Formats: sequence, C-alpha cells, structure tokens
Amino acid sequence: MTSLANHIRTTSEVARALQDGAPVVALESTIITHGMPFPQNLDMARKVEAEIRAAGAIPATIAVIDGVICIGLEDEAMEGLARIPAAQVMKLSRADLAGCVAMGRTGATTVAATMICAHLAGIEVFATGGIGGVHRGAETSFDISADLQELAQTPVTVVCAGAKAILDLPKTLEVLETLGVPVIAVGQDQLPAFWSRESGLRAPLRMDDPALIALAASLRGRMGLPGGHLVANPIPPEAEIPRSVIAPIVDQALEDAARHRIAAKAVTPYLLQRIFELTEGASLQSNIALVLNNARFSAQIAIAAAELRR
Ligand code: PSU
Repeated sequence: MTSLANHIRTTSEVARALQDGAPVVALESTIITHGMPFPQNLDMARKVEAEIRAAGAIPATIAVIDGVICIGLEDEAMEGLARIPAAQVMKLSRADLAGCVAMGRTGATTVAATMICAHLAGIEVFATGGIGGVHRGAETSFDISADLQELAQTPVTVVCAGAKAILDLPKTLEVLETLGVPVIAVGQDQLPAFWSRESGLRAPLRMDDPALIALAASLRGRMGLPGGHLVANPIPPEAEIPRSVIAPIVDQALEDAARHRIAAKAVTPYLLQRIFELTEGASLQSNIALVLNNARFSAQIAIAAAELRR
C-alpha cells in the first residue's frame, strides 16, 4: 500500500523546526493563486514569510505541487505558483485535496485544506487573510464555505482579519456558534470585517494576549474537544477601508456576480477581483496589510504554543 508520507514533502527548515518543537506558522496558497494578481501575490507571500521569521517563528506555506503536498515552499516553487494563471490551478478544499494528490495535479490550498495539511504535519497555528463563510443569499444558494466545517473538526488555530465582508457576517457567526467554533476578537470587542475594523457585530470572545489564545487551544485539545480556534485580528487602522466606504462597493460587486451568474468556487475570487477594480487597487493594499498583521500575531501565538509544549 502506498504510504501517505510518499505524498508529502516538508522543507528541511520546517522539518527541523517541527522536530525541535520550535514555533511554526502555516500559510495558505489560494490567497496567492486566486486571491491576488501577479506580481503583488508573490511580493505578499515573500513578505508574509519574512514577517513570521522576523517575529521569531518559521513559516510553512502549503500547496500541492504535481501531486505532492508541500509543507513549506522554496522561493522558486513559490514564484512558480504565483505565476500560474488561476484557471490552471485547482482550488483545494476538504473535498478535493486527496483527488488532486492522486491525479498528480497542482492545487492551491484554501483555509480548509491548509488546516488539514498543517494538522497532518503537526503545525498548530495558521495565518491567512479572511476565512470563507456563509455567502449572502445562502438561504437559496446553499453556498456555505467548507472552511466553517473544517474549523469545527481540525485542531488548528486560524488567525484571520474576520470573515470577508462579501459574506453574510451574522449568518457566518451563527453557523460558527452552532458548530462550536470559538471566535476570538483581538484588541476590540467587535468582530472585524476584513477590510474594515468594524462589523457592527460583537465577537463571542475577546483575548488580547497571544499566550491566552495558545493556552485556550491547548486546553481545548486536552478536554477532548475537536476543532480549532478562529482568531479575528482587526486590520491596522491606517490600512482599513471604513465600512461605510466598502459596503456599497461590495454590493455593486455582488450585483455584478449575480448578473454574470458566477457560482461555487468562482464566487470569492470574482468578488475580490471586482472589488479591486472598483476601489482602484485600494482593497488589495488593505488585504496585504491585514495579512502581514496576521502573520505577526500568529507568530506570537506559535511562540506561546511552543512554550506550552516544553
Ligand atoms: N484570505 C484572503 N484572500 C483569499 C482567501 C483568504 O485574503 O482569497 C481564500 C482562502 O483560501 C479561503 C477562501 O479559504 O478564500 C474562501 O473561498 P470560498 O469562499 O470559496 O470558500
């Protein structure tokens, strides 16, 4: 029988860090292939890794390349991924990860698939921009991201800047609550909304200290409770697009998506691209700033988690 280990490749730097119990932060690749245009995507991916190193942890960007689950990407592989047109890369979630590996194809991991791969590798903390959630109109489309189910079952702490404001945020919070996923705001009581610090919704939990977040995750595991933690870290004030400014732009992008009958996995990439056009690039600058901010905070959680393992 084929061993799973034959389908996973870990860079020597990440393997050494994991063996030594050093702090490691996982990073996803859909944000690179489907979330941002080239060359800003490559620049962002490199800067995020540099931020994590500067904060004292080891970054591990995750992707499937030619059927191999890569835990950590060398710069050449990172550049290759950033340059491939989105249409030629699978957007991997729980449902298609194993199939992509079996077919020997290349795929970018969403939040759900990155959590699965990080857990397989023994990585506890993962930084991204915004998770997927309940799409507006889900009561008829049934479009709910598999990211939410994954948070309910895979023990990884995911640091994001909230759910993307293109979603139905109250319904996203409801589903997370139903699934028993802890949603923790950092530095404020409100759930942040990706490009904006405010959502108008109170987060169920608030923890400003990364050590507390690491402790909560560790205790949850020891209590035998499955699933991860969702940390919602607001975008820095100087980089935010206020809610009143982004809301009508999101509405316009959603109307355009409906008119063009965009569905399923294409919805989020379409909306991000449309909002980029409508804001003349400002949304991308905000997106990059929030990801860098999450990289820094996730490194602090990973360092605290490593302390707890000693
Ligand atoms: N964060 C970003 N940009 C992105 C994503 C996250 O700043 O593009 C990706 C993640 O991979 C997440 C996906 O899992 O968007 C959500 O896609 P969907 O709504 O189709 O589940």
